Amino acid sequence: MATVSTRVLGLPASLERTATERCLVMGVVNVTPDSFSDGGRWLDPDAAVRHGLELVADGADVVDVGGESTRPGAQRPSAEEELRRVLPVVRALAAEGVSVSIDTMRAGVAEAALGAGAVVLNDVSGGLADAGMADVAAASRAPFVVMHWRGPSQTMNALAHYDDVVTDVVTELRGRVDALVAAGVDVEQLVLDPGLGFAKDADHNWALLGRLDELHALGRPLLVGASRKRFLGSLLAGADGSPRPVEEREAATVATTVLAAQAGAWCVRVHEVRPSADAVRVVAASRAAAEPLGPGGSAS
Ligand code: PMM
Repeated sequence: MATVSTRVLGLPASLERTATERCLVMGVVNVTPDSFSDGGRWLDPDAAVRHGLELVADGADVVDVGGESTRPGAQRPSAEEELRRVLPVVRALAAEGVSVSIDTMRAGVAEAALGAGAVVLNDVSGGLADAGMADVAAASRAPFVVMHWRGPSQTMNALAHYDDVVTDVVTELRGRVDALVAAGVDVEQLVLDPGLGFAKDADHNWALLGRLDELHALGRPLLVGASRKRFLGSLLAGADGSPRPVEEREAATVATTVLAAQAGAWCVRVHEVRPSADAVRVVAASRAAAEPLGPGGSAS
């Protein structure tokens, strides 16, 4: 496996330390009426903040707050509505000392969320949906999660065509890295994400998950978001062919956390934090024990 630096510019020091020891866990709070896994549950800001704090108590290192559903076919909220959803939640969680990530494709929302205390930018479009995102990222010097994306939710399923999905995703992500660096973003701010489920069918997702080490050729830490996604529901479909319901995909999600952490992922993004927080610790202990012992009997 390629050794990849875990250094991410702008990351709070405690997380930087943790990232040298194990895979980080990002918990999800979708402040939306329509996300596929938790839509409507945390639309009320107080409920969203309570849930974010629960995720931290469960072991989340970062809490990702989003105000726009990216499920296939979802309609976009206005920028004003997105701000109205996320800002109070970001502000309240940051005030509690939580490391907050803002999940948005809009530069204006990203900038406002950073102003409200967010410390990580997470853009599922990797800066493609809003040309202003690169400037906001560059000015902030904050960690910037750049996901592989080919187009908006309304059309992404029609864009799921690849020669070799892993090679193509690596090439396209490299293009994003080059463009963002040319726009003034420091390469050390970047965390890269294969974008499971975004313009990918189940086979594409399995290939990306199974060949994650090839994405390490990009030389940047990787974030993997497999939690509760449709390809897990399809894998576990019942005898009648109906997908396993979203709330019954947890064990499969933890299995993806183990695969990602074992492959050296920097962070996993999950809805149910506790099982994945346990899993990344198991993987870290096992990986540390598997390191060759030095001459004095200690791990080198
Ligand atoms: N997936 C979703 C939303 N945001 N961000 C990153 N970086 N990676 C992902 O895979 C990702 C994401 C969709 O899941 P959700 O609707 O449950 O949040």
